[in-house]
This record gives sequence, structure tokens and C-alpha cells, in this order.
Amino acid sequence: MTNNKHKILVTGALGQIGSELTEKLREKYGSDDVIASDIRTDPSPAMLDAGPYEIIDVLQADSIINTIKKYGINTIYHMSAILSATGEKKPQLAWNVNMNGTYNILEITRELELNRVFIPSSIAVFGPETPRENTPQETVLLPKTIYGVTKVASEILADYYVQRFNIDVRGCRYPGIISHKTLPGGGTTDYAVAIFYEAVLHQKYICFLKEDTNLPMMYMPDCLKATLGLMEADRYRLHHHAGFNISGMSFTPGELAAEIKKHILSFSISYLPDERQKIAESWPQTIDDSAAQQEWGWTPEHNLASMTRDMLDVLSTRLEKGTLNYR
Ligand code: AKB
Repeated sequence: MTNNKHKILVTGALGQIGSELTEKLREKYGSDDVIASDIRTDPSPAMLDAGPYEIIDVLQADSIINTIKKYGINTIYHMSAILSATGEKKPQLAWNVNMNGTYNILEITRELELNRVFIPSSIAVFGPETPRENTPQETVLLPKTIYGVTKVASEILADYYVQRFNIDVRGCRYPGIISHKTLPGGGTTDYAVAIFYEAVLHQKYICFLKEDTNLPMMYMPDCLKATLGLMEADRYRLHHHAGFNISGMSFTPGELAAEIKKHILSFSISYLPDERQKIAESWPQTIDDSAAQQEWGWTPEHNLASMTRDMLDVLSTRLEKGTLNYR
């Protein structure tokens, strides 16, 4: 980076990943140097206490520019997005937010000569024509969801900005992310979070995917490790930019339920697949992340057993204290 002091803007900072990423970045770079932003006008008192918060609609370039100038921002983590399931209900909204929001961020990065920008991608870039086992870094990208279409287009656009304008854009293809601080919203992999809350609260869960639907997943600590690891990597070691495959673990709802049952003996699961099943079936089952390993040293720390233990410990403690809020 040209300017050594990090001044960071996080868009989508009230979302599942954005909220924990903001916290992590504040631990690392200091609260005042990490500006949280979201379109929502109702940040929690905790978020407001923790550091600067700005209301930003990523479709309004002017408000992004004003915030960047106000705080002297030089790095952006662009976490706002409409995910796969919501995208299928509102394709026009998904295109608008995901494409025009990303375009605004890239253009502003170019115009204002910012140091670096993170634009996440997703396993949704893949489609049924892609090899589903050990999905390679370079492969067929023919998604069947509008979310996937916008993520493929964003990866290509980001690469264009890297080649054409020498901008430092980075991003990885997130799998389903499992976490216990902020609930996910509108994704196909969201069952893998909901199941834990239902297990702790009611000891049963009705899953919207079939029992044997194997998908790539990752625990939040690994998601944050990957995001920061990629952003801190030496630019000259990177041959890829905005679309690194990253792998954590893969499991089916049946396997996750069996793991939860080891801790909660009375837990039971039933299956009522809905329209998200088709999306899940178009995605890979396991991911080859050797490019991320080689170019910036990526390795995950959590597996199904350690993630399940941790999720249940945290949520059970919260239930005991009366602080478990769910829907
Ligand atoms: C979704 O399910 O849409 C997201 C994703 C895999 O990007 N969690």
C-alpha cells in the first residue's frame, strides 16, 4: 500500500460477514480507522458505540465519495450484496445492487486512487456444467442464479480494473458461512446456521435442503482469516485477483445433524426441500483451493466437529443467560 496508515470503509457492515469483519478490523487497526456503513438506519447501540457508522446506499456514488473524503479512506471492504435465494425472488434488485454497487466501488477506487479494495465472490459463480468435486480454480463459470451471474460479472469486471487501471482488487469465492453473531439472510446455505439455533432452542429442525445435499461451508473465524489473509498478501505474489477458490469443509444436512446429535441427543431433523434445493444442486460439493494456498498461504483451521462444538457452546451459553435472540 502506498499510504501506510489504514483508513477503512466497510459496506454492508450490518450483514452476517460485514458485522464480524468490522469488529475484527477494528481490533487490528483501531476503532476510529474503520468506518462501518450500511443502507440500514437501525444499527444496534453496540455498533454505534464501537466506532464511526455511516448510512450508505452503495447505489449512491456521491454518498460513498463524501464518506471517503470525510474520513480519508484508502481501503474498502465491499460486503453489500443480495444473496442467492433473495436474488431469485428479486432478480432486478440483485442485478442492480450487486452490479451497480460493485461498479460504483470500482470506479470510486480508480477515481480517488484508493490503495486496495476487497470485493467478495461466491461458490455461486459455478453452475451445473462445472465439475462438482474438487472444483478447480479455472473452470466453467455458467451460474444459473442471478446472484451467480452478478458474481461472475463482478470477478471479470474486477480483473478488468486490475489490468486496465492497475487497481488492487482482491476477493475470494466464499462458501456458505456459519456464524453465531449476526444471522445470514437470503442465502441457500443459511440452513447451516438456522439448524444450530433450532437445535439449541427446540431440539428439532425442518431443513429446506435434502438430507444428502453436500455443499462447501466455512466457519466465520476461517472466513475472517481468509479475508484478512488475502488483503494482507504481497501483491506481487498474486496471479489471481477477485475470484480465489477457498475451502473450509463440506457436509450434507444429514452429516451436520449427526454431528449436532453427538451433543444434543434428543435432536431430530426432517426435510422439506423448497426452491433452494435446485440452487444448491447447481453448486459444487468440494473446492480445490490450491491457488489460494500457493499465492497467499491459505489454510483453514476449523472442521465440522470443531465448528459444531463451538457453535453449540456459544449458543447454549447465550440461551442460559437469556440473551439468545432468534427471529
Ligand atoms: C448463498 O447461499 O447465497 C451465500 C453464498 C454461498 O454465497 N451464502
